[in-house]
Amino acid sequence: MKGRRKFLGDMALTAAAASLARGVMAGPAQSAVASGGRVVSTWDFGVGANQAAWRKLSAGGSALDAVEQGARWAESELCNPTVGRCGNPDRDGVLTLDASIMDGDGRCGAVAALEDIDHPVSVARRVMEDTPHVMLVGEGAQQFAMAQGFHKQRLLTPEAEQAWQEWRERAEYQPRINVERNLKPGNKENHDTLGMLAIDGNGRLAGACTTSGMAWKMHGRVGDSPLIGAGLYVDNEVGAATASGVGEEMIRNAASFLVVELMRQGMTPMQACRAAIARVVRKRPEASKSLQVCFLAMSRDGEVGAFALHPGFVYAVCDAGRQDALHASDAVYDGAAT
Ligand code: SD4
Repeated sequence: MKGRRKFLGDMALTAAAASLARGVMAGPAQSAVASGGRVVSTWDFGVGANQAAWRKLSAGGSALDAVEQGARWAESELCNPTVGRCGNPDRDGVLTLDASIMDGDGRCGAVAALEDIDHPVSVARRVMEDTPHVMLVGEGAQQFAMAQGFHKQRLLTPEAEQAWQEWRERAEYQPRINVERNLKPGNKENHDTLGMLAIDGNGRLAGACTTSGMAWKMHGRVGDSPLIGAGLYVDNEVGAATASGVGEEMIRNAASFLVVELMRQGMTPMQACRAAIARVVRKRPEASKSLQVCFLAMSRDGEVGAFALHPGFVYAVCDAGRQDALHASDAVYDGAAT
């Protein structure tokens, strides 16, 4: 595990040193589609997730297969206290996972508060493909997963359990802004979700979102990530958007849907993310000073944009030209006015 962490750390640093840049660096859109597609993801671990997705896209695979593959990478390969099997638990010490997947034709599936099942994104895809529903939660989601061949297993790591024990000494729920990244459980921040958007060589879009949600949340709390329109929204006619940060703000604003609708009205992905962040601020000006919200969007022709409430949000972009590009988003409380 240590080796894996070191690899991830090195990879992120190399990517950061190579290409960390302000704003949007996506190249001409048509060429992205013509050269096999493009995939973008939230946070520095998005670099590894993108590479997993890119293996599908570059082999001519669909955007849907690519985002599932990328999200699976984050759920298992990465020992991250905010996604998948290494996630931090809720305030009762229970690890619950949320995930969603959507394609540009409006097909979507999601699971929330799923316990003891690895790869929630794949369960979400089965909900989409094998049920008449969009979302399954809790015990029902677990039963469905097992009926589909997923195995029940204990996912809570000893490190996450120890972090929870330490947290219980003060037992304060106080999401912090992502001022510092540290891949160890019990770290300084308690959120980070993988949100991934892809466009394939046929110009089809898809997205996926996977998370263990806010660490130390109330048992039963569901964030934005599995809610279509809040943590993820995809429409082949326009583009796609995903979110990371304190999910309650995304839910209040139907935020990913909002970003896509703003693009439909003519905004670029960057302008739409910025306008959606402005909406978050307008709705709760005081609260927005002390919590993080981040949006990432891609238009139907592959243009990429991002914006956040606070500095520190980075996103990864991968296409035929670059596999490890990492960019820093602009932010409201960063001197960039809304
Ligand atoms: C949630 N949005 O459950 C997720 C957490 C997250 O970056 O994104 N953190 O609210």
